[in-house]
Amino acid sequence: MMTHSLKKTAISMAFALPLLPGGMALAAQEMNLAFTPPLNSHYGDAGRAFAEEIERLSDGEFKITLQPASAMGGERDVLEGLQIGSVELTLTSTGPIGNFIPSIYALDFPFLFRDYEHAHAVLDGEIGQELLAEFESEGLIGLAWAENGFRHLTNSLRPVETPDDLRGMKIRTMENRVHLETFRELGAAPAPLSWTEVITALQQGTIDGQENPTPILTVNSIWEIQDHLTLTGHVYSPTAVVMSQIYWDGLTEEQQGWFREAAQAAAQASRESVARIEAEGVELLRGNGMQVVDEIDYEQFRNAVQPVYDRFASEFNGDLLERIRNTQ
Ligand code: EAX
Repeated sequence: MMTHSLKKTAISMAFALPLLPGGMALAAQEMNLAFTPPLNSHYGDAGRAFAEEIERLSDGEFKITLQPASAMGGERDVLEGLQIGSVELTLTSTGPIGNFIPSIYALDFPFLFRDYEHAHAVLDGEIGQELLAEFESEGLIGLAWAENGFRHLTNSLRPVETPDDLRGMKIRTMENRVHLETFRELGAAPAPLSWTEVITALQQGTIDGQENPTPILTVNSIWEIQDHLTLTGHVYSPTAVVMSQIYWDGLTEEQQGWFREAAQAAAQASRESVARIEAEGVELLRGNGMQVVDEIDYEQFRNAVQPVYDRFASEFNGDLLERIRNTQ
């Protein structure tokens, strides 16, 4: 097994030699970019934009292979893969990231972000950059904040209009302590599961419902296994563009600049894709037979989750929550 430092040296040597003796071009450096949604999704759009931009900027020196639909495992597995160098790049929700970098949990608090403008102002601003910089402490390089969207609730039992309607409902959440506590406080029976297990669990009825942004619901034809949709918008879900530090350290400064630029292109593409899909998404879900609760009693839901703030704010950087709220 190649040691970490030997791997780093081998990689930096590989990058530094664009041409072989006699001038023959060195083969492009291939890298995998892994993500859980399918290729025809907002993540696929982000991945394509990343691949095209890095190939353009590097004049073909780097070639990105997209690994969609959990081809390389669930989000937490892939992040661990980045840490050991078995995967180079990923697009991941913040679902499992808080387990690696606790301050990222600040982004997972319910009803914290007012709308997309607010979320973009926070993530494109000082706070977003501070949080990306924290990835390095875990052998990961946070390159940019792309987008998954505001998360909504689906289930196969009954319309959910109030927290009471959630009582005892088995709801899948991401592997995320703040999300788990949020649904516990809402009265549901939350179950943390990797996305790789969700569709089967819904089909087998081991869980009654799940929550995800509209683009994830439509690309997975969720109406085939879920009858009810409630537009809760209970959490804003960013998508982080992350690179393995092992590969990052093997790049020259110029090459690192290319990866940062390509990540920005991915972020922009994902936001445009989410906006496009959301324009017709709810009507598509309704048109395929889902019963939709368009509006919830916001105050009732917000008050029901207040204990999550009371319990976790001090543990997960409460000041950050205040700074996020105060961001215009
Ligand atoms: O990142 O696990 C989830 O529900 C995520 O939204 C999905 O994997 C996309």
